[in-house]
Amino acid sequence: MRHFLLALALGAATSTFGATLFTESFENASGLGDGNWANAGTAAIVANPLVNLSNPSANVVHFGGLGSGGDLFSKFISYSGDPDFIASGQLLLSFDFLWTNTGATTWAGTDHQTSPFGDEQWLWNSAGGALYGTNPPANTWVHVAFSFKPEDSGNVGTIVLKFEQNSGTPGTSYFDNIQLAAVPEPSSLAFLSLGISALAIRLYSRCSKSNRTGHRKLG
Ligand SMILES: [Ca+2]
Repeated sequence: MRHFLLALALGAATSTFGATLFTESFENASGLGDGNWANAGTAAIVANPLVNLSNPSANVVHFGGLGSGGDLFSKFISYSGDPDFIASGQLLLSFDFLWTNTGATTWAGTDHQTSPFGDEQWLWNSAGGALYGTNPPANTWVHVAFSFKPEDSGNVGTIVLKFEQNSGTPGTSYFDNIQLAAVPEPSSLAFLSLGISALAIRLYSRCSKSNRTGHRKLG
């Protein structure tokens, strides 16, 4: 029963992250031509150089060039019609990141743009300094996740995600498991969590009482 309650809670919690708007694992045999990406630059799918529990998948993406030559542009991703986004005004971007070059001038990151590509906002980069920047450890997969309000003065309701390595030795940064989702409206999320907790407590209490009074069936 405890396992059932845990599964129930986890299942419900998973569904509260909002609608998935974009996802890419780089496992598809058609690679960067699967329709998710508009311009791959020197980005290429390679074998995962560090297969472990943090990222056990087979394939990832890295860059053979730097800066604009290494840009990986997604297709246009529409979010304005999503009910969760309409309620919260926020998007959640997450991905796994690995880098093998810790030089001070080396950095890789992601931003998003609206069309026509004149309005660029850096969201995260490995050297820090961006809106959600940080300095991740080297030679280990790091899971990055943050919510943000899309800057939207161009093609309203649609963004392009961009990943790149700007400096250092080309090919020393890797991205994988990219996902963009809408963030649920906070009050509805809290209400739903409260409801799940109340249900779990109620069922657990009923189960425990049944066990104490010896009514549990054997076998
Ligand atoms: Ca992968």
